[in-house]
Order: sequence, then structure tokens, then C-alpha cells
Amino acid sequence: MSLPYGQTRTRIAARHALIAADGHVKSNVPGITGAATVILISGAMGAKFAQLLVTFEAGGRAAFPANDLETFGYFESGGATVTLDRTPHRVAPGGYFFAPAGEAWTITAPKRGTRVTLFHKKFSALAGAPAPRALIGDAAKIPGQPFLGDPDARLQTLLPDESAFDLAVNIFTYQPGATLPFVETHIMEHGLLMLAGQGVYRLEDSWYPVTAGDAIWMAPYCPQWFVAMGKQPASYLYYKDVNRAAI
Ligand code: UGY
Ligand code: MN
Repeated sequence: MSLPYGQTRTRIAARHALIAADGHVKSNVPGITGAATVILISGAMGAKFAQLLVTFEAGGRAAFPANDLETFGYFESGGATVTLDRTPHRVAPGGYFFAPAGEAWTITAPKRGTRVTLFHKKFSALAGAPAPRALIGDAAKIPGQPFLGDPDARLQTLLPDESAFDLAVNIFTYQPGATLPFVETHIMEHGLLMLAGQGVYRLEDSWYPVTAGDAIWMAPYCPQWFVAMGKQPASYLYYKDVNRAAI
């Protein structure tokens, strides 16, 4: 359904943002060719990480050199070859990869229309902990665990729960009517992409109808709550910084 002339659901506040697909504008990003790339969340907004949505054409490519950024990539649709640690892996929808800081990676031979979300973060090392390792995974192989005992709100944890990792990326799936059990307020920052369904997201003192394709930024300590609504389950992919000291 198209929006009335001159309107958008997008809202950019100081400590949270909702970015609806109707306002997307492409950026040229060094290292990515043959793709439409939208930088949904970035330092320009006040975030300490970046969230990019990349839609590849056939023949598109992403090639990132080794640097101090770590990258998590999630394939929402299509498929492509991810080369990590000089090893190629064919990745299908639901597939994901993690490239630690200091490791080059590429995405090549994408099917036309392949949609990938990339999270980039400057790695924060932890004294005494090993550096996190590269990995390739498939969300379909990660069981959804009931969140705080609720079987209608299930969490898939895509990265290992180890102190080596300074970020987590999860998929949260809610049956219609299921909710986050309380309004969370926490130091961790979030970047989120609605993958399916719809609901209402509370961010600070605002309540937003949200739907598949919407992206959300939550600054540290942004009070947050969600209820899934409609006839289908709602699910979202989200980033979180974890496992590091407060100061
Ligand atoms: O992991 C989380 O903090 C998660 N429960 N937050 C959220 O879904 N907004
Ligand atoms: Mn949270």
C-alpha cells in the first residue's frame, strides 16, 4: 500500500531510529560493486556500528580487505559464494558468516536479487581472551529457544556465546500476540531488521507499527518493547554488543 504524498513512517530521533523501506537511498560503498547498498545505521546517526542492506545484481561483488573491522553477514534471500580464510562456501537464504577483524572476505557470484544484511563493528579485544574465529552458519540449523520461558517468543543465537566475541547476532521469532516480556533498558546497543510479519515496537516513549523490511536503531539504554500482531509470526534479525566492560 503506497503512502499518502509527502509522508513516511521513518523517524530519526536522537537515541533511536525507525527506517522504513519507502525512504531508502543508495550509497556507493568502497568494496561493493554491482549492488544497491543502503547504509541503514551508521556513526553519522550516533551508532557505534554500521548496518548495511545490500541487494546484488547478477555479477555483483563485495570484497573487503583485512582491517580493524569485524563483519557479520546474513543472507535473507538469493545466494552467493562467501570466501573467508581463503575458503569458498556457497551460502543460501538463512546462511550467515562472521569475518573477524584482520581477515579479508568476499561475496561473489550472487544470484540476482540476493539480499544481505552486513553489520560492521570495530573489534574490541579482551585481554586474556583469544580472538574470535571466522565462521559460516545456517540459521535453519540453530534451534529457537523459548525466551525467558515463553515458547511463543523464540530466540536463535547465531554466534557462539563466548567472551572472545564482542557482538551477538540473533533472530527473534514471535507468534502473533507474543511480546518481549518487559520493557528492556540496557547498555547494549541494537541494530535490527524486520524479516517477516508485523507488530508494534516501543522505542523510548514512542510506539511504532513495524513491518518486514523496516530497520531500527536503539542506542544504549533505549527503553524497548515489542508485540507481534497480525496473522503471521513476526521475526527480526538483530545485532547487540556484548561481553565487554562498561568503562
Ligand atoms: O537481546 C536483547 O536484548 C533482546 N531481547 N532485545 C530486543 O529484542 N529488543
Ligand atoms: Mn534488547
